Amino acid sequence: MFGWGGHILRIDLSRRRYVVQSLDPSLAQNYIGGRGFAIKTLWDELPPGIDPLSPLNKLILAVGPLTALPIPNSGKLLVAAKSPLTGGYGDGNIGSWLAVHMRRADLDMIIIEGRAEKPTYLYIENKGEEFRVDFNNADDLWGLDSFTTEDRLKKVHGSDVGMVLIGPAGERLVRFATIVAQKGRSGGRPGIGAVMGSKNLKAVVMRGHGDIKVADPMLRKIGVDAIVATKSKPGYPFWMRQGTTSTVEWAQEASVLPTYNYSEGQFDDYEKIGGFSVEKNKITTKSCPQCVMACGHVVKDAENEPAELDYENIAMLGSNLGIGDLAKVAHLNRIADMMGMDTISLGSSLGFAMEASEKGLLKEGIEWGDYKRAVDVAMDIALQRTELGRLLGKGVRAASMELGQEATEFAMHVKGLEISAYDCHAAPGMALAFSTSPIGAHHKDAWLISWEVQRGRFDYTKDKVEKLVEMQNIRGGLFETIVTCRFPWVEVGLELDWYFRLFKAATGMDMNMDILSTINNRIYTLIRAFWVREYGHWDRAYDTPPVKWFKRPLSRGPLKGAKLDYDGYQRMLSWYYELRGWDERGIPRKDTLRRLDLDFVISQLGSKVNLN
Ligand code: PTT
Repeated sequence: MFGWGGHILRIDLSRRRYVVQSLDPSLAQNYIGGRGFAIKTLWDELPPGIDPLSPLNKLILAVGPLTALPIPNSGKLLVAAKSPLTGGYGDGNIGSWLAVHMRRADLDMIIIEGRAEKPTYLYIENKGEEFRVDFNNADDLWGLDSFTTEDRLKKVHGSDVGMVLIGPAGERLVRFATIVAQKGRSGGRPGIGAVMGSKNLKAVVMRGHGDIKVADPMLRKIGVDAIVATKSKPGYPFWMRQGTTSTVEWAQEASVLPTYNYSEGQFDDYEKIGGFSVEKNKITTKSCPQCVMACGHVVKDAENEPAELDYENIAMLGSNLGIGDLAKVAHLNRIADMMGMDTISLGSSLGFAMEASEKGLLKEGIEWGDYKRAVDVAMDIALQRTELGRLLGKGVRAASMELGQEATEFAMHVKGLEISAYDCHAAPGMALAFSTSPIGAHHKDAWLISWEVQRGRFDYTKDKVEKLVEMQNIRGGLFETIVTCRFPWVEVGLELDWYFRLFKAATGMDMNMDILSTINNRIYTLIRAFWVREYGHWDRAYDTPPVKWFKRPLSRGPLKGAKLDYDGYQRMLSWYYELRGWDERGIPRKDTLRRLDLDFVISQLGSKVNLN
């Protein structure tokens, strides 16, 4: 079988044992890799209803058939588990040399089970098909920030290894702790870092040996041509100057820049934190392995230390908190990277706390724009050292429920995952994208907003829903399963056909939009079944955005007065369910499950809810 390594490494931390298993070819064919492998494994192997922080949860590290090949931006890794933040399926796509080493060693997936008795880190190496896994003592790493941990591990193992690790937030089970790589890559927004922490696992370090086998030796030529094509796109030079950070100016213009906990769509000081300011202050860029479009723009922070910025980080730690100073925003970003916390959820939690303080709901509050206090509270969360830090470390959904009904009205999340940096008062399509994303309110599965702003933002029309499904099929079905970065396609317009050609050259198998839609429908439907199974019920309220966007209109700017229309939104949601073959509650229909070869879901799901 070309394109896949053909092996799964299963590691049991409780028993300090491991086993190498063969990859079932039908898994490769029907689920491709990455997210597909992750959800099939979690569905098959997790006992329903488990506590995500118990040893029964499984941490999945998965690559795909295009990962690490000599093609544009291929050094990516899918990390997944049952999420302690949402209680449903959670994943993230992180750039890491670990992905490259897994491919060299012919590993498609690492499944980590159980819980180590004491802080541990894993060292993995292969010699052909022989694997060695060391369970190393991590007592002296526990408590260290992610940057220092990486330095220490490289000192021991050399710098030619791949690794993923957690910071203090993951150790302390902050529900939005992430997995960190390369001092600034951060993945697994729904608390995958906390799952790693709950297993007493500080890091996974790997050195893989071998070549990646592909079906057609022409792959290298096609890959190089794709790199040349990427670099020749008209948008490429500007991208290299500002990366995603130019989105600040675009979002301001479009009135979708999250401001004051998503109350407004414009921020007076946007220029100070925008793409041009980043470009002017940039000292270097950082990227994932095998990348030709570096997206991490590094500036000096308020403490004169380097910090890596992207659009989401700037908006969530800047405008959303009323902080209009790039160096200060960068410092908050650096804290998140070192502590191993998601910047989006951190920004949303701080924004939530600022609004709760304004309303007098917190004893020890925090004012809008108060940078010093924001730094303290960010550390309180990471180290779980104060009452407020412990409250916010649960995520805004849980925190708002503790504060009472009034607070739930400004808790900005969907299914418990804090929302990426787009205000949706005047973007119903994007609101639907957030609400139907398979992990909660993340933009990665459908960044509909730029298309929507051009298309006409105030409509609640079926074509928006169709476009959303098309985008989800491409992003979720292709990039999260072949496991490469989507930026060449989405940011500079590298045609999808390149990926279909590369897929054929790697695996010998055909790929096109029809195949992709079927595979993504299968994966989306299985993920939805997982959520329903884990919640034990389902309701369309879970697929509905926060009430603030329906109830409290924008109070200023060119779109003053704009808010979402509830009936219009629900109409779009029904069309969405129809297109996916799910019923009016958002639960997959039996005939859909059969059509997608998901018959094995029916009896388990049927024992939780009535299936139509
Ligand atoms: C992603 C999410 C994003 S999405 C951003 S900025 W973005 C935030 N970055 C964080 C950060 O940095 N530090 C931190 N402590 N927390 C952060 N949280 C936020 O995490 C990321 C890039 C980006 S940067 C994006 S859009 C693209 N995402 C891809 C994706 O999802 N799939 C895919 N096939 N390709 C992608 N390419 C791009 O990769 P999550 P990364 Mg990330 C400092 O992981 O969980 O998906 O969260 O992994 O290696 O940092 O790459 O404007």
